[in-house]
Amino acid sequence: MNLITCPACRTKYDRKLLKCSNCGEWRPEQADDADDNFGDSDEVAPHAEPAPVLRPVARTTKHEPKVSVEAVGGRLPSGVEQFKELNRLGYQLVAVVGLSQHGKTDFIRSMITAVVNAYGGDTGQQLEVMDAAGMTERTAPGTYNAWKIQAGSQLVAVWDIAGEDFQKIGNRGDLDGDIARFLSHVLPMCQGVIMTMSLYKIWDLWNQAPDEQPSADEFRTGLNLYNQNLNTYVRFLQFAQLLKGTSSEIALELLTDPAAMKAALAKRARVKMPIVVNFSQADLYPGIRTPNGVTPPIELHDLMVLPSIELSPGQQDPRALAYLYLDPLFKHVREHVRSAHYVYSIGHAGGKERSDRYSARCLEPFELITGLGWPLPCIDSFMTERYYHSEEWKSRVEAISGVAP
Ligand SMILES: Nc1nc2c(ncn2[C@@H]2O[C@H](COP(=O)(O)OP(=O)(O)OP(=O)(O)O)[C@@H](O)[C@H]2O)c(=O)[nH]1
Ligand SMILES: [Mg+2]
Repeated sequence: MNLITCPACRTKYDRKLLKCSNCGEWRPEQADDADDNFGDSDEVAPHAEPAPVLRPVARTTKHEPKVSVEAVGGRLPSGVEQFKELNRLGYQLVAVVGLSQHGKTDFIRSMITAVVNAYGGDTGQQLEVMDAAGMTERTAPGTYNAWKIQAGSQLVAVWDIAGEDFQKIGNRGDLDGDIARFLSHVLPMCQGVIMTMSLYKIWDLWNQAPDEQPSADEFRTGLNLYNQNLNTYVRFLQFAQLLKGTSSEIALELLTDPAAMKAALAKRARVKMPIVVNFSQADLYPGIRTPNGVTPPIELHDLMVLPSIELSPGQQDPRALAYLYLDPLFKHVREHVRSAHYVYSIGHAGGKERSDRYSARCLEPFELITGLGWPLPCIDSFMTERYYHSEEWKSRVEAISGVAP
């Protein structure tokens, strides 16, 4: 075993650990050798401690980038060539996807503003995606928004497609034409994905005003739509996984055949790029109820159904919330994604006036995926299956459901 000495307590510990096994001091930066491929392997490091929650590490003083931003965008076919070229030039590509009106474009605008605020620089007029009334324009189907970001020597390009195009991945056989070609070519080049989902929107069926309660028929239709919406995110991840090692034609074909897809996925490595599950528009969550009648995860087998609860983002761990109430998305991510992070974010809230807007937690997904400002590999990558059996995890789940797994 390759050991290093902890600068704080002088204990010797495996250099592959992020923190000293004795006192928890972060491993010093210079302990990172060039030949250390830790983090590149599909295997989880055998000695890695499960990371309980993401704890921001002090940013390195090495990175003090000045940020500049340039808006680019256009129709999907031109995006294929553009992103191939940006990839060739060394840009890290970051995808922001999700259902229509779930706040993707606003999230990106707040994310880039947060990057500029944290690292200095100027966005100029590059973030304007608003109509004359000051409202965020819907991203038109068949088009994409993108921003080239230079942060010091680091080059990042963030792209954003219309929710209506993303939705096509949910309907078997609907993913064709420009959006299929775009995703087939651009996804495999991506550094990471921010999957944006507004719980306020996706759970609207359970949050109707008392005088607008759905009839039994309406509820059934709504439930089908909900399951389909949730499944769209799963299918997006399945598609991303299939694209690695298969031609896009075969990946598209597999997408229309559930049995063949399942067999193909079983042979594939997990999705390697980090996936951020971004619960957007979180200012609207307090008081929103989760679905009722939800079957509990297998570890909670004593329960027949989970109680419906009110959301309170400040007190509920987003990963534990997904575990309880967003199966099968959670299960799919756990089984098929190597490194996933769950976060609540606010793109903006309030009126049309800029002064009424505020945003929150938009920087973290960017830093996690690009590694900007982080002295060590993203610690969430080291979340192992063992974490789900830890006391920390149990207490997080218990805080939401009242039942320990
Ligand atoms: N309250 C609140 N509203 C938000 C937030 N983010 C976005 N919105 C509003 O939600 C609506 C949809 O936001 P967009 O960013 O355009 O959503 P989108 O996912 O890009 O939508 P498409 O382009 O149609 O796919 C807009 O009216 C936004 O102003 C948020 O964090 N909080
Ligand atoms: Mg948009």
